[in-house]
Amino acid sequence: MVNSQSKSRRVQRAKQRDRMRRIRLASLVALSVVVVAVAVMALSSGGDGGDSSDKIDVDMFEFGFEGDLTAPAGEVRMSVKNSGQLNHNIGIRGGPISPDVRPGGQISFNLGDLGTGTYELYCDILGHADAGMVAPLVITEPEPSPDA
Ligand SMILES: [Cu+2]
Repeated sequence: MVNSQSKSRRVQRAKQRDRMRRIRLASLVALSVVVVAVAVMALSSGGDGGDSSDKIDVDMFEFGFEGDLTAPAGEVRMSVKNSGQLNHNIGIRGGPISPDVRPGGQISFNLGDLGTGTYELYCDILGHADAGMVAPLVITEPEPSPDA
């Protein structure tokens, strides 16, 4: 009787040890799943770097705009530099207009979501558009998505 009791206790202890081993293994597996998931997320967000190439670099001066004024349809962001001697800004006729940029200054400006077509960029400061601060912005077909 005593013998069988201690035996069953030993069996129980062995079972418990086995259970602990299984839990430790399971948490190790769970941990490596998390590590892999984080690595995949880091990689895929790194692939997002293509966004920064959507940025159009524009140079403003008296009186005009210079830059490769073309972008694929979608969100169009600009890096706008003022190389002139006066304040300037940039915007789309009937659309958003940037804040004034001081001589030597630089800003990032988001024109928003633009569809395919040709838009007119202009400087909104009195007389500047008439003096030549206008330029066409050409929005081309959207770029095919990477998984297409
Ligand atoms: Cu201007």
